[in-house]
Amino acid sequence: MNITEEIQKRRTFAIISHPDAGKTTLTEKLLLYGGAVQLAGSVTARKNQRATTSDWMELEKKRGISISSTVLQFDYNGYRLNLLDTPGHKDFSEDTYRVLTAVDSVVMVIDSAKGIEPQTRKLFEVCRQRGVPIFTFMNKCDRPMKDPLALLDELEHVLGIGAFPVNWPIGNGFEFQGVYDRQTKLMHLFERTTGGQFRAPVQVGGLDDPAVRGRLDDETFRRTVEELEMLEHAGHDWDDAAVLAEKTTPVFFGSASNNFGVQLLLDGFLKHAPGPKGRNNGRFGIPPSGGSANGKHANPPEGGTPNFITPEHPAFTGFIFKIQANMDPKHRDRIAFVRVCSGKFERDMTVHHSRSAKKVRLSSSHKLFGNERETVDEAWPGDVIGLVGHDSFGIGDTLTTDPGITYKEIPRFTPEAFSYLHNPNTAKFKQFRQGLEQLMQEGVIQALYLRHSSVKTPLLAAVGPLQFEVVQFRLENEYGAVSRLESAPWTVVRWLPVDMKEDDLDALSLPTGSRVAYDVGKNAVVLFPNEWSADYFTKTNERVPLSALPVQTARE
Ligand SMILES: Nc1nc2c(ncn2[C@@H]2O[C@H](COP(=O)(O)OP(=O)(O)OP(=O)(O)O)[C@@H](O)[C@H]2O)c(=O)[nH]1
Ligand SMILES: [Mg+2]
Repeated sequence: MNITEEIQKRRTFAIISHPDAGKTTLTEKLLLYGGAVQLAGSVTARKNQRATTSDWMELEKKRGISISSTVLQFDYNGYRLNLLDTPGHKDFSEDTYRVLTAVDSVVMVIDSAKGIEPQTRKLFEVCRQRGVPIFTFMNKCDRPMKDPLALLDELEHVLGIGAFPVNWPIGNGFEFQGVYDRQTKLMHLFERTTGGQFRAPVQVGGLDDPAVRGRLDDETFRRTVEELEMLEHAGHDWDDAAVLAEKTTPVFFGSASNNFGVQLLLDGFLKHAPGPKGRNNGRFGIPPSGGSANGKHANPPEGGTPNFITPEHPAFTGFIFKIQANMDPKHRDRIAFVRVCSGKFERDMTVHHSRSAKKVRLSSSHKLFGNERETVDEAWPGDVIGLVGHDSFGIGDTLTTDPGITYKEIPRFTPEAFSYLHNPNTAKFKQFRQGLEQLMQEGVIQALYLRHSSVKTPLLAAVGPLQFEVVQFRLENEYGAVSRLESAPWTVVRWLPVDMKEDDLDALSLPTGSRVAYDVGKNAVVLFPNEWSADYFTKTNERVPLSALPVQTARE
């Protein structure tokens, strides 16, 4: 196969939503229907039951929530899928947002009883900004759900996106029996299986097929027919271009835990989802891909390397969007997750590493399936691969055979939670330090160092407090280091200008309770107890502009 055929085969997508809508359950069922697992696991697995493939972390199983995104690569129906399950909780949204830089489309899961929840709305906005097409799965139709027409209305009015129902629920709650496929005009009526471990038996037939019709009571049938007629008159038409331009979202109804509508989602999604797309070359200060910037800089500024890198571009390029250590207790190593953007990846190839500006040989490359891995010899645009054994790799780094290409895709977040982390057991100092450093490299948390302080206790900064719990759990579980949290009195951090000298820092007029500190890149920050005091600082130090994120400099 040539590069174009390889690219056309790939579908790289994330499952996103507010917590608990059923992303991990749906992911597991896509694996079941995609033939990647024979028996579906459950997020609520008890002893002797199989857990889901994507919630493989100890803490995820314990809590029944997703904490870290997971990559699952598998083949189905002539496609190579790179599926990424993401955590919904806002404290982990940094991880989820990074994943959104690595995918070409998303499946947005909605709990049909709840409609559009706040975190879904935020993630939707990010997809919009990045130009990522959105497919919608209305989940949990087996529970008393909102009126399906009202759900479509919410998509249009709350999110401002046109909704095209690809299929339609038949019955609701306990009476939910299946879906009507508006493309083929066929009803798919399912049977529930215990625990939803296996594919649900399905009976398929037209509205006038007596065998299928006979399974529905008159009221459900009448209502379904009436709603379908309304859709025909009022709804949008299917329009691939509108989906790709994020003007319309195709909507599928179903129940992930019961396996209703999963096959139709998988097949419908694959038929219409876009393949790998190109990315802006950030080397010349061009903003990240997506939105209006996407593809607008197609001409090389000074000959040679173009500003927009298409997947067919001959040079191999990719960027690291995630790092995770200790995925496999047998190996105890760290994996850098790379999204291949252009060209062909070959194991043992030598590439340019943007951060160190050095040449590195990529000899340990893997395809990933949850916490399982397998050596991979080649990969193509759209693929996510795991690279092992490069301590110098960091999130956001570009790997390329053409040093003229650098991607700047990874968003940064301003921490809002601060806490000291004590090591009560001095004998475990080494493990504590080593574990903390690793977790910082993964981007789970950041460390700050107070200016003029003799205290050696690390001050941690995170987007949300659940990240501290993850740090504590993983330090103990993976490094054998017990730790103790102590809350710190700040809630706001702002970066100072990069050119500030020590004398300038001394001259600052700091509001009560504020402190100057440094981030790992030695950039100076101010910690404030609240927004009010940050505003006060701005008024009293007019010549010192603050920034919510570090300004990228050579010091980083
Ligand atoms: N009734 C019903 N429950 C479901 C369905 N799908 C998922 N659930 C349940 O909803 C709960 C949350 O499911 P998860 O798959 O963990 O949700 P998630 O979106 O991955 O959650 P986070 O990753 O923590 O954001 C679990 O108890 C599931 O069993 C469904 O179709 N019907
Ligand atoms: Mg989950």
